[in-house]
Amino acid sequence: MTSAAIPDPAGLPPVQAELARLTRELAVAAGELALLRRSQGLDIDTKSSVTDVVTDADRAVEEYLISELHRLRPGDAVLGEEGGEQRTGSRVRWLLDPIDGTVNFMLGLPQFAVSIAAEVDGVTVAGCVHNPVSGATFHAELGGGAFLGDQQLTGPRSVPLAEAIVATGFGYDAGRRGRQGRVVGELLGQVGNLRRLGSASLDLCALAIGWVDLYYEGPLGPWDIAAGLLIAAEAGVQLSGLDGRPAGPWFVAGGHPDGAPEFFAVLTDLGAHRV
Ligand code: LIP
Repeated sequence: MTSAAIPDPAGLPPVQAELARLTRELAVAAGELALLRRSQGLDIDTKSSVTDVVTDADRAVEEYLISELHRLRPGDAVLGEEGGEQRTGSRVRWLLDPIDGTVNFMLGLPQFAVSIAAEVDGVTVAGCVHNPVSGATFHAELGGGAFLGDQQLTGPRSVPLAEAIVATGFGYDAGRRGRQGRVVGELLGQVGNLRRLGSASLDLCALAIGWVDLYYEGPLGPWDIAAGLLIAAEAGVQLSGLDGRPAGPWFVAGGHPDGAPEFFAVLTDLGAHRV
Protein backbone atom coordinates (compact mmCIF):
# COMPACT_ATOMS: atom_id res chain seq x y z
CA MET A 1 0.00 0.00 0.00
CA THR A 2 1.56 3.34 -0.99
CA SER A 3 -0.05 6.73 -0.92
CA ALA A 4 1.15 10.29 -0.80
CA ALA A 5 1.58 11.44 2.78
CA ILE A 6 -1.58 13.53 2.96
CA PRO A 7 -3.11 15.00 6.09
CA ASP A 8 -5.63 12.62 7.57
CA PRO A 9 -9.22 14.01 7.60
CA ALA A 10 -9.21 13.74 11.40
CA GLY A 11 -6.13 15.96 11.45
CA LEU A 12 -3.97 13.10 12.70
CA PRO A 13 -0.41 12.68 11.43
CA PRO A 14 -0.52 11.09 7.93
CA VAL A 15 1.75 8.14 8.76
CA GLN A 16 -0.44 7.28 11.76
CA ALA A 17 -3.57 7.24 9.63
CA GLU A 18 -1.90 5.00 7.06
CA LEU A 19 -0.74 2.60 9.78
CA ALA A 20 -4.25 2.56 11.24
CA ARG A 21 -5.85 1.75 7.91
CA LEU A 22 -3.36 -1.10 7.47
CA THR A 23 -4.15 -2.56 10.89
CA ARG A 24 -7.83 -2.71 9.99
CA GLU A 25 -7.39 -4.10 6.48
CA LEU A 26 -4.88 -6.76 7.55
CA ALA A 27 -6.89 -7.81 10.61
CA VAL A 28 -10.02 -8.45 8.55
CA ALA A 29 -8.12 -10.35 5.85
CA ALA A 30 -6.26 -12.40 8.46
CA GLY A 31 -9.54 -13.23 10.18
CA GLU A 32 -10.91 -14.66 6.95
CA LEU A 33 -7.79 -16.80 6.60
CA ALA A 34 -8.15 -18.09 10.16
CA LEU A 35 -11.72 -19.22 9.50
CA LEU A 36 -10.74 -20.84 6.21
CA ARG A 37 -7.90 -22.78 7.81
CA ARG A 38 -10.18 -23.98 10.60
CA SER A 39 -12.72 -25.19 8.06
CA GLN A 40 -9.94 -27.31 6.51
CA GLY A 41 -9.13 -28.99 9.83
CA LEU A 42 -6.52 -27.94 12.41
CA ASP A 43 -3.17 -29.43 13.36
CA ILE A 44 -2.85 -28.79 17.08
CA ASP A 45 0.33 -28.46 19.11
CA THR A 46 1.20 -27.06 22.53
CA LYS A 47 3.89 -24.61 23.70
CA SER A 48 4.62 -23.81 27.37
CA SER A 49 2.14 -26.30 28.84
CA VAL A 50 -0.52 -28.82 27.86
CA THR A 51 -3.09 -26.02 27.89
CA ASP A 52 -0.96 -23.53 25.88
CA VAL A 53 -2.35 -24.49 22.48
CA VAL A 54 -1.08 -23.39 19.08
CA THR A 55 -2.53 -24.49 15.76
CA ASP A 56 -1.25 -24.49 12.21
CA ALA A 57 -3.80 -21.74 11.61
CA ASP A 58 -2.07 -19.48 14.17
CA ARG A 59 1.21 -19.96 12.36
CA ALA A 60 -0.31 -19.55 8.87
CA VAL A 61 -2.10 -16.34 9.83
CA GLU A 62 1.06 -14.88 11.35
CA GLU A 63 3.09 -15.85 8.28
CA TYR A 64 0.47 -14.11 6.11
CA LEU A 65 0.60 -10.95 8.20
CA ILE A 66 4.41 -10.85 8.21
CA SER A 67 4.51 -11.42 4.45
CA GLU A 68 2.03 -8.60 3.82
CA LEU A 69 3.88 -6.23 6.14
CA HIS A 70 7.20 -6.99 4.45
CA ARG A 71 5.51 -6.22 1.10
CA LEU A 72 3.61 -3.13 2.19
CA ARG A 73 5.94 -1.77 4.87
CA PRO A 74 9.43 -3.06 4.01
CA GLY A 75 11.95 -2.38 6.76
CA ASP A 76 9.45 -2.19 9.63
CA ALA A 77 10.09 -4.35 12.69
CA VAL A 78 7.65 -7.13 13.56
CA LEU A 79 7.00 -8.93 16.85
CA GLY A 80 4.62 -11.86 16.50
CA GLU A 81 3.38 -14.31 19.12
CA GLU A 82 4.46 -17.29 17.06
CA GLY A 83 7.58 -16.01 15.35
CA GLY A 84 9.47 -13.70 17.67
CA GLU A 85 11.11 -10.41 16.71
CA GLN A 86 12.11 -9.51 13.19
CA ARG A 87 13.97 -6.48 11.82
CA THR A 88 14.66 -4.80 15.13
CA GLY A 89 15.82 -1.19 15.09
CA SER A 90 13.09 0.28 12.90
CA ARG A 91 11.07 3.28 14.17
CA VAL A 92 7.88 1.42 13.26
CA ARG A 93 7.18 -1.93 14.94
CA TRP A 94 4.15 -4.16 14.43
CA LEU A 95 2.84 -6.39 17.24
CA LEU A 96 0.84 -9.36 15.99
CA ASP A 97 -1.38 -11.84 17.77
CA PRO A 98 -2.64 -13.87 14.83
CA ILE A 99 -5.33 -15.59 16.89
CA ASP A 100 -5.88 -14.26 20.41
CA GLY A 101 -8.05 -16.77 22.19
CA THR A 102 -6.58 -19.81 20.51
CA VAL A 103 -8.30 -22.34 22.75
CA ASN A 104 -11.69 -20.74 21.96
CA PHE A 105 -10.79 -20.81 18.26
CA MET A 106 -9.82 -24.50 18.46
CA LEU A 107 -13.06 -25.42 20.27
CA GLY A 108 -15.31 -23.29 18.05
CA LEU A 109 -16.25 -20.84 20.79
CA PRO A 110 -16.75 -17.55 18.86
CA GLN A 111 -14.60 -15.37 21.17
CA PHE A 112 -11.23 -14.92 19.50
CA ALA A 113 -9.61 -12.16 17.49
CA VAL A 114 -6.80 -11.04 15.24
CA SER A 115 -4.96 -8.31 17.14
CA ILE A 116 -2.61 -5.95 15.31
CA ALA A 117 -0.88 -2.86 16.72
CA ALA A 118 1.59 -0.41 15.21
CA GLU A 119 4.18 1.40 17.33
CA VAL A 120 6.21 4.44 16.31
CA ASP A 121 9.29 4.97 18.49
CA GLY A 122 7.88 2.58 21.07
CA VAL A 123 4.47 4.28 21.37
CA THR A 124 1.38 2.46 20.12
CA VAL A 125 -0.28 4.79 17.59
CA ALA A 126 -2.79 2.47 15.94
CA GLY A 127 -4.49 -0.80 16.78
CA CYS A 128 -7.22 -3.14 15.59
CA VAL A 129 -8.89 -6.13 17.26
CA HIS A 130 -11.11 -8.05 14.86
CA ASN A 131 -13.43 -10.95 15.74
CA PRO A 132 -13.92 -12.76 12.40
CA VAL A 133 -16.99 -14.67 13.60
CA SER A 134 -19.01 -11.70 14.82
CA GLY A 135 -17.42 -9.30 12.33
CA ALA A 136 -16.72 -6.86 15.16
CA THR A 137 -13.79 -4.60 14.24
CA PHE A 138 -12.54 -2.57 17.18
CA HIS A 139 -9.94 0.03 16.26
CA ALA A 140 -8.24 3.16 17.52
CA GLU A 141 -5.63 5.75 16.65
CA LEU A 142 -3.61 7.66 19.24
CA GLY A 143 -5.55 10.83 19.91
CA GLY A 144 -8.28 9.85 17.49
CA GLY A 145 -10.71 7.95 19.70
CA ALA A 146 -11.75 4.30 19.76
CA PHE A 147 -14.42 2.71 17.62
CA LEU A 148 -16.41 -0.42 16.91
CA GLY A 149 -16.86 0.07 13.19
CA ASP A 150 -18.11 3.66 13.07
CA GLN A 151 -19.50 3.65 16.63
CA GLN A 152 -17.29 5.69 18.95
CA LEU A 153 -16.59 3.95 22.26
CA THR A 154 -17.00 5.75 25.58
CA GLY A 155 -15.83 3.15 28.09
CA PRO A 156 -17.52 1.24 30.92
CA ARG A 157 -20.26 2.20 33.38
CA SER A 158 -19.47 4.03 36.60
CA VAL A 159 -20.89 1.62 39.18
CA PRO A 160 -20.03 0.69 42.78
CA LEU A 161 -17.48 -2.12 43.05
CA ALA A 162 -20.12 -4.40 44.59
CA GLU A 163 -22.16 -4.11 41.34
CA ALA A 164 -19.28 -4.27 38.88
CA ILE A 165 -18.96 -7.04 36.28
CA VAL A 166 -15.28 -8.00 36.17
CA ALA A 167 -13.50 -9.74 33.29
CA THR A 168 -10.27 -11.58 33.87
CA GLY A 169 -8.14 -14.44 32.58
CA PHE A 170 -5.81 -17.09 33.86
CA GLY A 171 -2.40 -18.31 32.73
CA TYR A 172 -1.20 -21.51 31.14
CA ASP A 173 0.96 -22.57 34.10
CA ALA A 174 -1.09 -24.73 36.45
CA GLY A 175 0.60 -23.40 39.58
CA ARG A 176 0.05 -19.78 38.61
CA ARG A 177 -3.52 -20.58 37.58
CA GLY A 178 -4.15 -21.97 41.05
CA ARG A 179 -2.81 -18.82 42.67
CA GLN A 180 -4.89 -16.67 40.31
CA GLY A 181 -7.90 -18.76 41.30
CA ARG A 182 -7.35 -17.94 44.97
CA VAL A 183 -7.17 -14.23 44.14
CA VAL A 184 -10.40 -14.30 42.12
CA GLY A 185 -12.02 -16.31 44.91
CA GLU A 186 -11.26 -13.48 47.34
CA LEU A 187 -12.34 -10.83 44.82
CA LEU A 188 -15.67 -12.40 43.84
CA GLY A 189 -17.43 -11.54 47.11
CA GLN A 190 -16.46 -7.88 46.67
CA VAL A 191 -17.74 -7.38 43.10
CA GLY A 192 -20.97 -7.95 41.18
CA ASN A 193 -19.90 -10.93 39.09
CA LEU A 194 -17.18 -12.38 36.88
CA ARG A 195 -16.67 -13.00 33.18
CA ARG A 196 -13.84 -15.19 31.81
CA LEU A 197 -14.17 -14.79 28.04
CA GLY A 198 -10.81 -16.21 26.92
CA SER A 199 -9.25 -13.41 24.85
CA ALA A 200 -7.38 -10.53 26.46
CA SER A 201 -7.65 -8.32 23.39
CA LEU A 202 -11.43 -8.78 23.26
CA ASP A 203 -11.66 -8.32 27.04
CA LEU A 204 -10.05 -4.89 26.66
CA CYS A 205 -12.47 -4.08 23.84
CA ALA A 206 -15.38 -5.24 26.00
CA LEU A 207 -14.17 -2.78 28.63
CA ALA A 208 -13.90 -0.01 26.02
CA ILE A 209 -17.48 -0.54 24.82
CA GLY A 210 -18.93 -1.12 28.30
CA TRP A 211 -19.82 -4.80 28.01
CA VAL A 212 -17.90 -5.28 31.26
CA ASP A 213 -17.13 -2.72 33.97
CA LEU A 214 -13.64 -3.80 35.08
CA TYR A 215 -10.83 -5.98 33.76
CA TYR A 216 -7.58 -7.31 35.14
CA GLU A 217 -5.08 -9.95 34.01
CA GLY A 218 -1.40 -10.64 33.95
CA PRO A 219 1.15 -11.56 32.96
CA LEU A 220 0.32 -11.54 29.25
CA GLY A 221 2.19 -11.32 25.95
CA PRO A 222 2.77 -7.83 24.54
CA TRP A 223 0.94 -9.00 21.41
CA ASP A 224 -2.16 -9.92 23.49
CA ILE A 225 -2.65 -6.37 24.75
CA ALA A 226 -0.95 -3.80 22.49
CA ALA A 227 -4.00 -2.99 20.36
CA GLY A 228 -6.52 -3.51 23.16
CA LEU A 229 -4.73 -1.13 25.52
CA LEU A 230 -4.86 1.66 22.95
CA ILE A 231 -8.55 0.98 22.24
CA ALA A 232 -9.36 1.02 25.96
CA ALA A 233 -7.33 4.15 26.64
CA GLU A 234 -8.86 6.00 23.70
CA ALA A 235 -12.31 5.04 25.04
CA GLY A 236 -11.50 6.79 28.33
CA VAL A 237 -10.65 3.71 30.42
CA GLN A 238 -8.28 4.31 33.35
CA LEU A 239 -5.50 1.73 33.11
CA SER A 240 -2.80 0.64 35.52
CA GLY A 241 -0.11 -2.01 36.05
CA LEU A 242 -0.45 -1.48 39.85
CA ASP A 243 2.35 -0.33 42.20
CA GLY A 244 2.64 2.88 40.20
CA ARG A 245 3.49 1.03 36.96
CA PRO A 246 1.66 1.58 33.68
CA ALA A 247 -0.42 -1.26 32.25
CA GLY A 248 1.80 -3.67 30.34
CA PRO A 249 2.64 -7.35 29.80
CA TRP A 250 3.37 -7.65 33.51
CA PHE A 251 -0.18 -6.72 34.52
CA VAL A 252 -3.25 -4.92 33.20
CA ALA A 253 -6.14 -3.47 35.23
CA GLY A 254 -8.74 -1.05 33.98
CA GLY A 255 -12.08 0.57 34.68
CA HIS A 256 -14.06 3.78 34.75
CA PRO A 257 -12.01 6.63 36.27
CA ASP A 258 -14.59 7.02 39.06
CA GLY A 259 -14.11 3.52 40.46
CA ALA A 260 -10.77 2.37 39.06
CA PRO A 261 -8.63 3.57 42.01
CA GLU A 262 -10.67 1.51 44.49
CA PHE A 263 -10.46 -1.53 42.21
CA PHE A 264 -6.71 -1.11 41.83
CA ALA A 265 -6.32 -0.90 45.61
CA VAL A 266 -8.32 -4.11 46.13
CA LEU A 267 -6.24 -5.93 43.50
CA THR A 268 -3.04 -4.66 45.13
CA ASP A 269 -4.16 -5.87 48.56
CA LEU A 270 -4.94 -9.30 47.07
CA GLY A 271 -1.56 -9.44 45.35
CA ALA A 272 -3.22 -10.04 42.00
CA HIS A 273 -0.11 -8.73 40.22
CA ARG A 274 2.29 -10.97 42.17
CA VAL A 275 0.91 -14.45 41.47
C1 LIP B 1 -4.82 -15.86 25.70
C2 LIP B 1 -5.29 -14.54 26.27
C3 LIP B 1 -6.21 -14.80 27.46
C4 LIP B 1 -5.42 -15.49 28.53
C5 LIP B 1 -4.94 -16.81 28.01
C6 LIP B 1 -4.08 -16.64 26.74
P1 LIP B 1 -3.76 -16.73 23.44
O1 LIP B 1 -4.00 -15.61 24.59
O2 LIP B 1 -5.94 -13.80 25.29
O3 LIP B 1 -6.74 -13.60 27.98
O4 LIP B 1 -6.19 -15.64 29.68
O5 LIP B 1 -4.18 -17.45 29.02
O6 LIP B 1 -2.90 -15.96 27.08
O7 LIP B 1 -2.74 -17.68 24.01
O8 LIP B 1 -5.05 -17.42 23.17
O9 LIP B 1 -3.24 -15.97 22.25
